[in-house]
Amino acid sequence: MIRHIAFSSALTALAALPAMAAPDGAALYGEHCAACHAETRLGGMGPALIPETLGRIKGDALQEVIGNGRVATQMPAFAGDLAAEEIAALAAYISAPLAEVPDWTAADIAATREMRADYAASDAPVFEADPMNVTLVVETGDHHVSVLDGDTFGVLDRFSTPYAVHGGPKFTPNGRFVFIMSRDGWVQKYDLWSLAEVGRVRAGLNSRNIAISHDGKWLAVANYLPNTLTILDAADLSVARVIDVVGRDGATSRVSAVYQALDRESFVLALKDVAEIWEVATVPDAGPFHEGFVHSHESGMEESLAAETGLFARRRIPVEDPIDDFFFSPDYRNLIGTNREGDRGVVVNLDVGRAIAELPLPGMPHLGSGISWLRDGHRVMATPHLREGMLSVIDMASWQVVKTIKTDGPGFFLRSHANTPYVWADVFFGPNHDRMHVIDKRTLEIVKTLIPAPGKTVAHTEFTRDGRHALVSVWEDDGAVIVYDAATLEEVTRLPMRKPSGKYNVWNKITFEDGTSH
Ligand code: DHE
Repeated sequence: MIRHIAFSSALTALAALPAMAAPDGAALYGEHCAACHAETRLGGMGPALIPETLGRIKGDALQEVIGNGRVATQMPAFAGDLAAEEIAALAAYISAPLAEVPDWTAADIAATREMRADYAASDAPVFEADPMNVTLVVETGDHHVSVLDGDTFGVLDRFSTPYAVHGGPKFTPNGRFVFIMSRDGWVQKYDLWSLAEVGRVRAGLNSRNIAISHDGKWLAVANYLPNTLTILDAADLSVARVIDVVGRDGATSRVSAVYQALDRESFVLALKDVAEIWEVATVPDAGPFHEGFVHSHESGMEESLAAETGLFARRRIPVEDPIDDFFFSPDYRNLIGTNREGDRGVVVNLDVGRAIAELPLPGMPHLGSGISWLRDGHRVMATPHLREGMLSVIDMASWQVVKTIKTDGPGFFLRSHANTPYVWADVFFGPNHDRMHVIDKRTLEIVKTLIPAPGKTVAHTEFTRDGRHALVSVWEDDGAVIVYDAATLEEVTRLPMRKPSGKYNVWNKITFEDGTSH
């Protein structure tokens, strides 16, 4: 009886306790994260913590980073201070989209601009190596770039970059300066002669990639957040224009990517959310740009270039569905894009301003990594597919698929060079991610599959200026760049690197060497 009374009073006492409140992710964020990542979650000393930036770090992986920190960064481990439910609440809070898309005006951008007071421009390269054969290696493991001498493979400099660089760095036409962009929208300018940073600016809150104008004067930054294209003066990183990206129906759109269209003297924009392609003039009077208007007007397109003229004039090309990944013909008259479902390719002629052909391209082609070359007098292009183990080779005159090359898994990057008979194609996804196929450009057959680091991801190839050497990444934190003899396919040397992602040879990039992607 006594026992029964004691038990029931304990129950009464329990019921009187307030229900255990679920941890408040927002409050925890304010207490533990805001000092480094900003109250707004848009980044400060640490990167932005918003879904757009976190990308594929989700759920358990995110809780792992919060609990255990990140090696070689200032991100501490919170597992000692926070309970598992609190870490889960924090992960959920930073994974949720921002309630409102913040403004990021020209004034906001200008306020972030930091030009280095210690930068002194030298009159000539401060090193002996061939400045045209320098290759940059973006090391995402610890957010650095190594500057390699393309002849000796010695490291001329290693400098820190903003957090999470994505996409190819862009060089001025003379190869002297390079611009590097991070997913948080920081753009860094570096002087390859002086081996010194010139300055940096935050051009967007979440950005995709950058493009430099044909004359090296303007740098365009494609933004997801906010829905804008930022154009910077490449000389001093000041803001030249911020263009709101709004479709004809009034809907705003993220910019998936911006590309330099060399011969057109324009930028071409892939838009994520509206069914339009945009072209933005980078000279006050871009010739082909105006011809394009006349044709598209004649063909009944309601939108006209005449609506805007002068520097940064914008032209809209309506398409059936949004297409957000492009490959250009070398003369920049045609682009190939894919629809969002990634099962159909469409060829858009930029002169006439409309689609001229369709082609079956299932398996999410990654056209941005496409390359083209001359095969028996015909120009063909090849693209990997992100969802299927194959490469599509397409004739660029007839727009027919010439061959589908079966690979050991879906790949990300393709590369070749005018002086090599081979295309190098990685197998980025799946169990065979440690393989690199070498494919004959004429027979379209795989001639060799390299497995230089069994079990480790091997990806992305770049060539030296003369095409004699191929540089391949072992995409791991304790990774390497492996230098191959591009003719014998034998390994020449292995340079230790921290998760090296892309590699970019100055000459190949500024000359748009056959075999290089954008
Ligand atoms: Fe990239 C280039 C888009 C994920 C590494 N990537 C590009 C370009 C685009 C693009 C549009 C060409 C722009 C340029 O160079 O100017 N990338 C996308 C995506 O939409 C996708 C699939 C999803 C996303 O998260 O944005 C994506 N990309 C990745 C990665 O996960 C990679 C492998 C690792 C990373 O760094 O995030 C990656 N992308 C790269 C690299 C290039 C690139 C290294 C430059 C390749 C080159 O040789 O020029």
